[in-house]
Amino acid sequence: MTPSLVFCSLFTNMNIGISCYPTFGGSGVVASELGMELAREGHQVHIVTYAPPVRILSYHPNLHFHKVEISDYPLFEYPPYSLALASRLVEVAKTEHLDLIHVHYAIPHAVSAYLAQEMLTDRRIPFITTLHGTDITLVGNAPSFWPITHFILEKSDAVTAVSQYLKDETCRVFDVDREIEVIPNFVPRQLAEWAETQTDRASDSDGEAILAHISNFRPVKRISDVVEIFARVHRQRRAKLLMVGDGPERIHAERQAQEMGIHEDVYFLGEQAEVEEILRLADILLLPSQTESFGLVALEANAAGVPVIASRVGGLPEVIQDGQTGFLLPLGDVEAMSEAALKILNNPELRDRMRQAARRRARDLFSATRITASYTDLYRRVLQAPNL
Ligand code: GMT
Repeated sequence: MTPSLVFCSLFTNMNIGISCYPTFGGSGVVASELGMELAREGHQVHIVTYAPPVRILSYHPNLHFHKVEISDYPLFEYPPYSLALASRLVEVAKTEHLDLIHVHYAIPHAVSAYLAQEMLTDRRIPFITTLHGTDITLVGNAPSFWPITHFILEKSDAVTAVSQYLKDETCRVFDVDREIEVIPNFVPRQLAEWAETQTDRASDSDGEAILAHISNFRPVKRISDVVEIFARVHRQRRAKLLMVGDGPERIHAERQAQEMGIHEDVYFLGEQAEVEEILRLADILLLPSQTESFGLVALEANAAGVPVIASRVGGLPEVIQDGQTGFLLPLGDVEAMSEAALKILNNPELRDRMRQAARRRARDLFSATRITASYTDLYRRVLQAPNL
């Protein structure tokens, strides 16, 4: 990039390309919410992926969606999405004069961005890779993807991780000694604004308790632990469990609830675009995951004043303050998790204290404005780098 162009993008609004999975996963949610924040600040944001992201429900000024078309040519048993994405990124970079590309989830987005960068011969467009978790801990770590994930970590113009835990894991698993910046996830603006309008409900230790779980129902979420914890609570008091989301473990959980004779009090609600309605009802969120690089849903719950009971793994201790905004317990210890849930439910004073602490911490440390500023600061530093 010529010095004058660098100067322009440092002090004016930027043209930013974002690529992500458009589905209900946390990385897609973070990418979409960040896109909306950047657009709100006046940047031109171009989201490049195969479907409109689920969190972007309506028109937003300065936010544009560019669909990646995937060929279903019969020769392809596995259509090469990464190549179609790279081609589309090149087109969008040219027509929209992108200053940079920010990809969420390394595989395949960072690889496609690298290819696009190589194909754009008239100027160099930097790309920033944000690691979200399973792209490092599961997918990137699998033998078929380790070499390309390692390569792309080296090639990215900047790499960010959503927690210190994920940064440390990335350095350990990939033996990289490059700079990785920790930029945590943030509370979506709509949820934060809604939470501000909520007056604290008076806690009622005799009423029916509502426990909730929200995820993509993959094995890593340990869905059977959710049902086990709930069953123990249910033996002690009137309670219902709201299961939000969908994925491979849902069917097993439905059977488990049947077999345990608690199915009438377990509601499988499917995927929901707006979590507010669930969090408004919930007394506690259960998140007994095997691993969680951050646990965006835990932050969302806390922002809505809902304490979280989770396993002490991954980046969860960076989000939940044990004993203050929820409880962190050993992985798989469903007994201790149900006891912690009962402790909160049976003690209105503790529950109210936790609700307030949860709201305060989410607001003070994880606001959209604060975290978006960390990203724009990084973009500007990348655009100033001498190799452009
Ligand atoms: O596994 C998931 O829940 C989906 C995955 C994703 O990338 O969509 O979530 C990861 O990224 C989220 C957003 O940064 C984090 O909050 C989740 O903790 C992380 N999931 C895991 O590490 C298992």
